[in-house]
Amino acid sequence: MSENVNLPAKPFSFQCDKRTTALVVIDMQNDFCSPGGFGELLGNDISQTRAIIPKLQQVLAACRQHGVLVVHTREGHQPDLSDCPPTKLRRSQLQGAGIGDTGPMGRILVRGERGHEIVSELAPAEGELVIDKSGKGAFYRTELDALLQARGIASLVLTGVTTHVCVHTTLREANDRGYECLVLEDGTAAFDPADQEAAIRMVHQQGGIFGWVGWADDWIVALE
Ligand code: TIU
Repeated sequence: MSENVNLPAKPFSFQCDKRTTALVVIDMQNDFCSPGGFGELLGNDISQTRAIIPKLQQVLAACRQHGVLVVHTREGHQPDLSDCPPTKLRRSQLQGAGIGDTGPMGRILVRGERGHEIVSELAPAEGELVIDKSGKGAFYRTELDALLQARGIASLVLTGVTTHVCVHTTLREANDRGYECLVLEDGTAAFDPADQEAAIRMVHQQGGIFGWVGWADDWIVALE
C-alpha cells in the first residue's frame, strides 16, 4: 500500500506522505458552531460554520482509517483570564460578548465550559492530540510545534473555523515554520461567505504563497 498521497489542488497538485502528515481540525467548538456560543453572541450567523460538520466527519473518518495523525485545537482562556490580553477582553466586551461573562453556553470562551467543548459530532477520539490555545494561531504559546516535530510531521491538512481568523493565523505560522499546508475549501468556513472566498484565495495566490487549497472528497479519495 502506497503511503504517498497526491490530489488535485490550487495552484497545482498537492503531494504528501500519510506517515508525515497531520490533519488539524481548528476550533470546531460550540463557541463558534452552536447557538448561544461566542460566535453567535458576537452577532454572527453560525449556519456556515455548522454546515461543514458532516464533511469534516467524513474527513476525520478517512484520516483515522488511514492512520493520519489527528490534531484538534480549541480557543479559550483560563478561568481567571490571566492568558487573555486586556485588548482582546475589552473588544469582546464592546461587542456585548465579554470573554469570561456568563452566556447560554456557560462562561464565554473559557476552558471547561460547554461553549469551549468541541461539537459532539467531531469529538476527539482517544489518543488524538487536543491543543488548547489562547490566541488565534495554534502555535502561539502551545506545544504544537514540538509535538509535530517529535512525530516527524512535515505536512498539515488544515480544516475548521474561521478560515480568515484562526485557520489563517495557524496556516501562516505553520508556513513560516516550514510545514507544507493544504487547506480544505469545504472543510473550512467563515461566518460570512465573502470572508471565506477572500481567505481561500489568499492561500493559493502568487503560486501558493501560503500553500495549497483542495476539496475534502479529493483528499479522501487520495488516501485510498
Ligand atoms: N476560531 C476562531 O476563528 N476564532 C474567532 O474568534 N473567529 C472569529 O471569526 N471571530
